Amino acid sequence: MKIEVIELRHIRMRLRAPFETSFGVELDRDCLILRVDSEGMTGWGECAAGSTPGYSYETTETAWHVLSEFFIPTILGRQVEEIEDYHRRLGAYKGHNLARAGLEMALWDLLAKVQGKSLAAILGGVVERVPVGVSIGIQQDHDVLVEVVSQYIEAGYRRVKIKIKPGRDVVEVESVRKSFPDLPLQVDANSAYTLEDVAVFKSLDDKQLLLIEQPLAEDDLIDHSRLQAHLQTPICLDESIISARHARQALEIDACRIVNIKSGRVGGLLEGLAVHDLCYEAGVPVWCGGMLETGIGRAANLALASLPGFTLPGDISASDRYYSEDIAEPRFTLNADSTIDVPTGAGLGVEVVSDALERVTLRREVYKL
Ligand code: OSB
Ligand code: MG
Repeated sequence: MKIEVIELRHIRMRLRAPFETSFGVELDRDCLILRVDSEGMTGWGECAAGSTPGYSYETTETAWHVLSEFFIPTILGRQVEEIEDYHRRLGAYKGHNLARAGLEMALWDLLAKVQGKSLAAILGGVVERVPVGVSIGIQQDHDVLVEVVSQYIEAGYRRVKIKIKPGRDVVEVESVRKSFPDLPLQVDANSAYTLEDVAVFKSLDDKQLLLIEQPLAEDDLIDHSRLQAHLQTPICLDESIISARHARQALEIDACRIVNIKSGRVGGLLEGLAVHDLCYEAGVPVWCGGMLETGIGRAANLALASLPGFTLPGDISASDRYYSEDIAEPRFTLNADSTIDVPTGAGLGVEVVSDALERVTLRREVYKL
């Protein structure tokens, strides 16, 4: 397939409710949408870099720069027959995983459509629907939090993750636990703590949490290993795992016992598969993380989460948990058993709605030969 045209868009979508984490509050979600055209076919991708370097050092602006100056020129006009070709061509460039993964997703969609197969089928998915939960941001106080949790349980979510940060942790978990003694519950600190906070995690250790996500700094596997030694609850790494190599090293030193896989963070679905395979062989549970994706990225997450190692519910909620209007159809809905159907159509299995995409576009550029 000769890559003929690539379109890059910076979009901004209003979240139905503000999303607060230890690194800040988001009212809108910014990201980049990529379109790749080849031989009459079109592939779509989503780059999860946001408006601030809060979750990752990448932002929509750095991703735009790296894509437009380096990644796009490297593949425009070139032949891409398999995803490995893309990664070989980009081999000289370091980092910028979110940017790298966004363009890769568009190529997966294109290549899968050419084969007339769903992305899930191509990746090796084994289930038709995947268990999902909901990720709840930091709320005004613990009473509001308990109310928000109960609304999501009411809506059908059977696994809840709450965001924590220093000073907003033990009381929050205790309040939710008290109201919902048997709820599958987990917490995500987004790297807001240090090893000096071990007492906080010891207080959380008897709360029957499924896992504690990314308590310490993203570049600190060693202290995660030290913290894990104090805890019964499994540590799960998100930000720290930027490649299969990091996953291997984290497991080797017992820095975590569960891995969150996000294709963006590891530089694409191909590397996400590698992380999955490594964990699967090691008997380490994985689950699919989320980045408040539009219908495009959500479709890719569902395909990835259909692999056999994804034994824990993903942060892949229904479209209406995030946005009143999405840029792709159909919208994803929650089944009664807290699962979402894996798309079965060719490629990502979703259709982009042009006028909806146009309405949320802040900047657009087309690259062609
Ligand atoms: O740390 O998992 C995270 C959203 C944006 C950036 C980082 C994270 C998240 C979430 C939301 O937790 C998951 C989702 O529902 O998409
Ligand atoms: Mg996380």
